[in-house]
Amino acid sequence: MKVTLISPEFPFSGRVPMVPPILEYLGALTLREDPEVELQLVDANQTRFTPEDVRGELVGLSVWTATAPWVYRFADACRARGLRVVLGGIHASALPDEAALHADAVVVGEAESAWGEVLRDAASGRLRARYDGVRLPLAGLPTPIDAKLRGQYHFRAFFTMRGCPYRCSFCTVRRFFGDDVRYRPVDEVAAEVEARAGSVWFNGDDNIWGADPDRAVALFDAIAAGRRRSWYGFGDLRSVQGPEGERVLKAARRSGLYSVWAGWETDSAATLAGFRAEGKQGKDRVEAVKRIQGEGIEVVLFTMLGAREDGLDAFQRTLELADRLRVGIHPVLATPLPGTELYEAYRPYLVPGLGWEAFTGVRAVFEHPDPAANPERREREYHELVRELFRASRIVDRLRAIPRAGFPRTHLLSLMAAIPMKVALGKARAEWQATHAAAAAEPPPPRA
Ligand code: B12
Ligand code: SF4
Repeated sequence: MKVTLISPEFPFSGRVPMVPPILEYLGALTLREDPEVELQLVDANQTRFTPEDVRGELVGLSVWTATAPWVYRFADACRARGLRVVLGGIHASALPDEAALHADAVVVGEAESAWGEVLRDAASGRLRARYDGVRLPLAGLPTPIDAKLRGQYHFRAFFTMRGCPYRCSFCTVRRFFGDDVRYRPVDEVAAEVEARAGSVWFNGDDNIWGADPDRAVALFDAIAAGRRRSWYGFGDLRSVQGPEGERVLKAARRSGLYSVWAGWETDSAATLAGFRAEGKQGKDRVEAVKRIQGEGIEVVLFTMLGAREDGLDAFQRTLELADRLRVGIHPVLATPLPGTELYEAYRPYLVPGLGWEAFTGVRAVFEHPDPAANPERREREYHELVRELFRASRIVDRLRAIPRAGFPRTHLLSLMAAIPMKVALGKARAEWQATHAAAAAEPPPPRA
């Protein structure tokens, strides 16, 4: 059987410099289930790809919320050609009935327990409308294949666990993977990283430190024992506080960690508590940022802006935060994604008529109690903030703040990550300006 797996086009991003992990992993899972399958793997962010280019009889697409409209159009066109389409991933799992309107089968949840059955049923012409994956232990996962995709890639990804002990109300992954953390065996992760090509890695765990310091140190030591790698990933700020944190951080550094992306979210204690995102911050998160930086590791903070609980002044404070801590900031406009508690809370206020392609994090998708903070104003504030944050002088200042311990690797790799983000967010800004000509022509909001 011929199977085409597609990582769909994301609305504004342009070329994402990372090989889509789902292609390498689901490809491996496919070949483990049926080594005879002929695979076609497609990253639609790097290549222009149309339904006519599909070679498979079975087409699998991975759906995130913002990519859902692209996927549904693509799936409809494939089905019109007589191909069978399977949809899976985080959005298809949150809204399976919606996905089912565009698919022959929907896989809800994790693929490991369901994909073999899907392939067998497709081969025998007995595909069911829905397959429910269960959460299995993570030992013995297949090693992602080297997809050998053509494209401008700088990063590849590895994963060592699923699930998260925290409870943030805006989070999709926690519901998807569960509240308990499941770990892959350390030796399997280390062997996988060692066996695969590439020297710069993204650790796609929701929290690179995990919930067990001994396991974290064992993992980092095992990676450090192999060839020299550089890697970055998402980590909370709480885990690096206290003596255990120092031990974990030093081991991570030895294994090649050069950048930590942490969810700062907001500086308003009330909003943080409302989002139940205070648990992951610990007692002194500024100290945690400094401790990470002190090891020669870059810090990038995710901040969430424009929430109904926040005022417009939060945009300016975010800029001040970047300058004060000399950190990178990845700002997103608060986005209630389906399947989250935030979605249920904000549902009555969603701007009518917006499709899922607006749920990117750069659009204001709900009304605010303060009429001055209407969606257009929040988007304008957002784009102004991004422009300030990604000024060349700020990027250089931030790189200069990284201690010599990180030179030159951390500096160079941080720059490599900042440039595509600047380009992608610049593209989002240009698209916004094109559709909001009047607002874009007004003088920028005053900055202190
Ligand atoms: C890797 C990653 C990225 C990479 C993408 C690289 C790439 N080229 O694909 C980068 C860092 C660029 C990125 C960026 C963003 N990301 Co991201 N990212 C992830 C992350 C950490 C891992 C996803 C992944 O690849 N996992 C590995 C694969 C193998 O597993 P999986 O996707 O979980 O799939 C499993 C099942 O879902 C299922 N499955 C999935 N697809 C399919 C398809 C079929 C056919 C089948 C049968 C099964 C199946 O099988 C798999 C195994 O069980 C997730 C968080 C997470 N833990 O999931 C967020 C996540 C996917 N990202 C998210 C978001 C919002 C973004 C951004 C929009 C953030 C922003 N505002 O800037 C940007 C978008 C930029 C862009 N242009 O894509 C959200 C999506 C939420 C949603 N509901 O849509 C997530 C879930 C994070 C979150 N906290 O909510 N991201
Ligand atoms: S810490 Fe991250 S993964 Fe965990 S619940 Fe919060 S946002 Fe989700």
